[in-house]
Amino acid sequence: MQKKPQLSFPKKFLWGAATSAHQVEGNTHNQWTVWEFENTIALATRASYHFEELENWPQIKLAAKDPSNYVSAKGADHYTRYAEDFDLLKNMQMNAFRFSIEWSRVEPQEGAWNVEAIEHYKQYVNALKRRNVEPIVTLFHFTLPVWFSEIGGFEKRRNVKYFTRFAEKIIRELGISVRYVVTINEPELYAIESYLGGHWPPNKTSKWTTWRMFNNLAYAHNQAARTIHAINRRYKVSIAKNSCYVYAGDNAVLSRFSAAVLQYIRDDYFLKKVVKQCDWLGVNYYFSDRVYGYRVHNPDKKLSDLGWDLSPENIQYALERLHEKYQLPIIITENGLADADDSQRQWWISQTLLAMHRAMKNGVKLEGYLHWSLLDNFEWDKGFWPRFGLISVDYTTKKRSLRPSAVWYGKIIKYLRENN
Ligand code: IFM
Repeated sequence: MQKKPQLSFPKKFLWGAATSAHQVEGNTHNQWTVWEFENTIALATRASYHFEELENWPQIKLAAKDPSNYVSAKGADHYTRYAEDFDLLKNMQMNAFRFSIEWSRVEPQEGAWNVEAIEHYKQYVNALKRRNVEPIVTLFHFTLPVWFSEIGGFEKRRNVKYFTRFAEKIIRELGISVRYVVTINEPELYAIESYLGGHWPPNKTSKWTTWRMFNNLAYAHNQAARTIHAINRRYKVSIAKNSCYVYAGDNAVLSRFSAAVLQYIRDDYFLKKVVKQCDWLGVNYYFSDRVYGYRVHNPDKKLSDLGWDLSPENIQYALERLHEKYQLPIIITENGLADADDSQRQWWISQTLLAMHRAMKNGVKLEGYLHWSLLDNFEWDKGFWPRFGLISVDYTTKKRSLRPSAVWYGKIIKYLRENN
């Protein structure tokens, strides 16, 4: 009979979930909301071209072709319902939560701070602390105040000073109730989608600007981290790095060479620029890429609702590689899948936990796991139909329910926390 693996995690391990402001709060006003209104029809019209091949097209077709799917509007209304969501988080036995502060709420006009919004986020953090949940704050998760994007956003290096000022303001206002800070979420993805692929605002397609964005975002992280550390060295600062494990599918020299080059471009080019200003490493893991020759050709045995190849076990190698190269403690700041009928989430999480455990046995200093997402969220240019939440949201009534995988996951966390 096969022996059941004995999982054990450190006592202080952070078990939690993640969100970002624009994706769950509702009623934001930033460069994304402006873009949404201008692009609803185009996104709805292009939906069949992008998603028709998906197995679940019959189920998603109606939503994907509906222009209102692409407007974040009131969304899950987490801004006013956060206490209810935190109770569910506690119900799942979690002790950590990652969220972002919506810069456009806090500084709607350049230099004018919105006292009410700041007070809101203080209450928000207090609500977590009262529940013994460790807050992990993100400062930039793809959305910008309109005034900042109008002066060129991060494209202009001289604008970084506004981001640093915002970082300083937030850290001073939240004070010691916060310890973990993520300056920027998935910097390269943001640069690529917005400045190379032209898919996200401001829809540019310039290699030169993308390269400049990489450098400016790295500079923005380094400046913000220095500012935060100058306030107090106790703050633990990082970025949330979108990390993909790239491996050769065969032994051919070309496959191995291409995999190594791709991995370097995907991870190391950016990380090398910021690692000195990171106290830990935030890792967002969703997929790996298998390379034959110079092409990516994934197994595709299991796919998410978005058609992403599901290889949760490869997170082990992603973690081991990052540990070996950068020698920093790691927190998985995002990991999850779009799975509306919840048929694969439990399997995904269990495979991930086993892989994390193997990585830790091999020396990785892993300090936390935050599932993406706590609740169903607005998935940027895809809108509302992809369902990433442990908690499902009925967008009409705003009613929340724990998905079966979330109930199961809560039991696992309880067991792991009590037996370590
Ligand atoms: O929803 C996004 C999140 O904003 C950034 N990381 C990937 C998630 C799923 O696509």
